[in-house]
Amino acid sequence: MVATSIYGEYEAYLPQILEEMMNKIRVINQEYKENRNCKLYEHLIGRIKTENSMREKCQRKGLAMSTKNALWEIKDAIAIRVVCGFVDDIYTMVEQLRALSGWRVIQEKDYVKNAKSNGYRSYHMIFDIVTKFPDINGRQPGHYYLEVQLRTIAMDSWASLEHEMKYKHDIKDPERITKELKRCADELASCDISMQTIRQLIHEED
Ligand code: 0O2
Repeated sequence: MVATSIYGEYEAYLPQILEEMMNKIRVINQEYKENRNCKLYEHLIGRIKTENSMREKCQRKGLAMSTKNALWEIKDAIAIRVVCGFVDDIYTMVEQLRALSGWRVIQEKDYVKNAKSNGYRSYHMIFDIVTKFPDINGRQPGHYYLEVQLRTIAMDSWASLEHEMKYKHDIKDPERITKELKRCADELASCDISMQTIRQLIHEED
């Protein structure tokens, strides 16, 4: 017997929506490069939340494992990560995303200016996007949620390492690692500021 996806009949639309939305971000970068001769981000990563991860998240939030909850209550079934070279580029990109037609911001969290207590830094946005596909509420054009996380290369490598630790349950001295990770996050944030300043100095020379 073939197991049914938590995304139900909408499963096939999700990668198509993701690709379309990533293309919109690629166009922003392309236009920025043509106008300013520099890129806004280093790379983009897109993902559809896996079946297991979505089921685990429903459980964690005390929600039934239904298609409606996976697509409407939980808002990161479709997600894009924008990895930038510099902190300023995160904020430039945030403004560019805000201006996209058919993209409406419904939630924003600035963990760059207000880092989490563990040292996590990133800018999070949730958009309500209009697509050509039907949605869970019976509308066509349908609305879907899209999560965009924006961070620097340094913030991204830190988050990957910290994420690894969350899934390892046999770590000998977790307190020490948590403390070291926090120290490292703060050092990286300080480097990000220095890099930003150096870039400004280089550009002043032009
Ligand atoms: P994954 O790996 O993306 O599937 P919620 O989204 O409701 O669970 P919250 O606190 O409302 O939680 O949202 P928040 O803070 O915006 O975080 C959402 C996502 O940001 C997480 O999604 C992670 O991807 C990332 N994130 C948040 N905090 C941390 C952190 O401390 N360390 C790391 N490495 N990533 C973090 P998921 O669904 O948990 O995971």
